Amino acid sequence: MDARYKSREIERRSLDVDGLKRSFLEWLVYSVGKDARAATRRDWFHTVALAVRDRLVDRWMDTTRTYYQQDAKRVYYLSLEFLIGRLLTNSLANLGITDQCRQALDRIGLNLDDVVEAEPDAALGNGGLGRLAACFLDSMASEALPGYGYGIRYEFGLFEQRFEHGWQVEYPEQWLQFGNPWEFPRPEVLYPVQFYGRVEEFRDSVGERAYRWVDAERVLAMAYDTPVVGYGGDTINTLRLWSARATRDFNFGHFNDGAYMKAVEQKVLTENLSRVLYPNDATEGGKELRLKQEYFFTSASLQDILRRYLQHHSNFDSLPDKAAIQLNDTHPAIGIAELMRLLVDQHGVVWDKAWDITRATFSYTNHTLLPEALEAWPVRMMERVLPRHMQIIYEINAKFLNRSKARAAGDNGRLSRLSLIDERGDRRVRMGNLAFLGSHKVNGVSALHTELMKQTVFADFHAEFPERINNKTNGITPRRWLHQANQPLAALITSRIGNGWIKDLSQISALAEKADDLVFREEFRRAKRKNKKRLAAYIARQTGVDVQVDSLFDVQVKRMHEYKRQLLNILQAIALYNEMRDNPTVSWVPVTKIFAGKAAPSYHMAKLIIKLINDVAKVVNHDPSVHDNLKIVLLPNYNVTAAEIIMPAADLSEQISTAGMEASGTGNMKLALNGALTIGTLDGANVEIREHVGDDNIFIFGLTAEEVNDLRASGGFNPREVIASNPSLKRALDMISTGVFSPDDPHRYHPILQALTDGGDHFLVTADFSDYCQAQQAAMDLYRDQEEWTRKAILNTANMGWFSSDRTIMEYATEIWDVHPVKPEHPAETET
Ligand code: HBZ
Repeated sequence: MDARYKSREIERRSLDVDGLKRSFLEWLVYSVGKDARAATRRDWFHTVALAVRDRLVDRWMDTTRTYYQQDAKRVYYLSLEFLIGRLLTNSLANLGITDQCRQALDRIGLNLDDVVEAEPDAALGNGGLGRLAACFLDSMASEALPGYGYGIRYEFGLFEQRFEHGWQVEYPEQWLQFGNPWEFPRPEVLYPVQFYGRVEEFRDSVGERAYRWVDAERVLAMAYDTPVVGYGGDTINTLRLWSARATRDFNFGHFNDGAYMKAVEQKVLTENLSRVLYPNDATEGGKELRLKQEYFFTSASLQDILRRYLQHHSNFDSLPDKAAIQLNDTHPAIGIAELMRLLVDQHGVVWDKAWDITRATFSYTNHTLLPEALEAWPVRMMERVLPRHMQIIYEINAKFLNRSKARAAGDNGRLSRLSLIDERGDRRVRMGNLAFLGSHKVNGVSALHTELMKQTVFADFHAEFPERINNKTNGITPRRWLHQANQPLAALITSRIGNGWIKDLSQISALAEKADDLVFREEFRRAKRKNKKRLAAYIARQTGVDVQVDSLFDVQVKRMHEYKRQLLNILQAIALYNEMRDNPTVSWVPVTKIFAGKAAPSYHMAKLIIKLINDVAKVVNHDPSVHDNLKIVLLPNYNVTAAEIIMPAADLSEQISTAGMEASGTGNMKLALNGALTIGTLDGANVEIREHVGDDNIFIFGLTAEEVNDLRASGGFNPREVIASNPSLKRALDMISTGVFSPDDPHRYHPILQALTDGGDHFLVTADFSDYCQAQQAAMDLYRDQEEWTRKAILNTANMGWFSSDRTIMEYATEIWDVHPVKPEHPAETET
């Protein structure tokens, strides 16, 4: 090998400060094409990212090669969303070269923190579901599991949220505008995906009836790979995202007359498929483009999975021993019909065998019980867009209902509930039922949610397949959410118990005994204060509001949704504001209410609640009579990057959904791990958080899921009575309805007041108000006693070890996937 080339090879792997510095200077000039004097912060980000990327490519290839050589069973996580956020800090920390990189940049006169700020936040997801997928990628790589993520490379991530006159306005999020240094385009990895057309019946070579899908439109799915660095940098897995490309017919086409421009238009339309992420986090509009996105990425992923499998196998008998496919919600559930189609139509596998293989390969995670959130595609649309799949679904359904008929014994209601087709009104395909039927395991995401799945949406299926539903309580990666986001606390923890907790979060329980150590408490508070100062500066930059660092930081950050009850929180804020004004001589605990979250662009009620929070904030923040004891801020454009600043700085974590409605929550885990005390209902994973941190270290209030159910069923709930009997609630609502917060438009909030009264208060805001205010009071009282507060905060951090996504992922691996850790072999490093 050419000596110069060889030395560059070594340089590219060098992890020391000098080697990094030389790489940076070389990359800046030869790849970014800039002189150090002219380089912008963004140029430096690209430079550093490319140099860091060099340092993981060898291990990435080693990982892939090892999986291949061992023909290891892989798990494929199919998700329409991966909310990964920034990757630079994450890659550096997981490779263990953060300090070296900082020093190398220092020698060039640059600050790593500034460089990090130039990276766009990859927001390829809406909320918890997408972030869970990202935490799972981190955990699979850190646990050395052969895991692949498959999704869509959206050109536009989740919209950017700005407030204009207090209203949410959406702007396109152009995260790819300046290029993405982490991704590797794979123009040779290309699969055709079809839509429309019709199905032709014919006789195959042995005279059996067979089907082919003809006259369809074709799109190509092109792969982009992003390395997923596990902690320690040993295992580097792959996230493969698909981008839509028009077929090559276009490139080689010969066009007459006006046909050329028409063809170009067609190409642009085709490629719209992967243009934008749908911003709805609950209801689906039933849009054709969305169905096409779902099928597009699922089909490409399955073709890729089968191609990989066929490298080692000549029939499909052992597919379930070599591939586990996890469906992240029903979004990729069409994959069940697609795998049947690929096996039966394309590979000639007989139906019953194909069905056994399919069921043994797939498993499905449900993330919501909200009926309006369960995907159901109109049969007419499905027939048009995916005609062969519609046939296959009918066939699966007929065979299943036939089998169940005997057991249903004349219970037609039961059969129609089990059917894959909802026959009421316009006929629809129930994707949840398809996902359930086509999977060997189906899981919920917290103990309560899984229990409710069995009792409600999947009750009939549960009776039919009692072994299928299981629970996998969510988790979060301690790397991003403590080690990287909260460096002051991470360093403190490591100083006392070593750094084993980063890889094995259960070790953090050793901190519990430090809760009574006054010196440790003082240092814990100091770390929190540092984080609060950082957040206060961020708040000032983003909103212009100055907040007191020593006030109680009361945080509610999550999507804006009525069931999450940001409205309950802001009503309590108004009540507190009134109390403070009524009692100016009392020494109040200063409180800063911090909100952040996006509303789906078409969700009017959620957007109105945003406007209300902003309106209330304006009045309260400018009222001198509360002496700065209460500040309210709604931070714009909540995303992973903002969460990394907010989570470490919170004192109180708001988890106040109507019981029974939040499947799990994961923000609740991030906040508690970072030492916030939870104020919450017994909903989702809050129930398990209470079990772990202890009843004394959490503020639980409100109706239980069972009580909510009973109250709604009784029909006797009357919110007007509740309001009339609670003067502080009544006063808060009167202020809203008389325009105290909206003098320019006093009737602005009529829809909210209407929903709380005549609307029957479906989310039981009024029912829980009084109990919630008491819990808030208890939190404020406790906050006066900083020693006691800190003790409980430490116990929260210490007892959150179980909520690591490493624990969750190993449960999936052993109980659902039967996938095992595979240590990559690194030949390059054994060479001299
Ligand atoms: O999934 C969330 C649940 O609300 C939350 O409780 C849970 O912790 C989390 C992870 O399991 N669900 C979502 O985030 N859902 C979506 O973002 C979504 C996106 C597109 C849809 C429907 C839902 O079409």
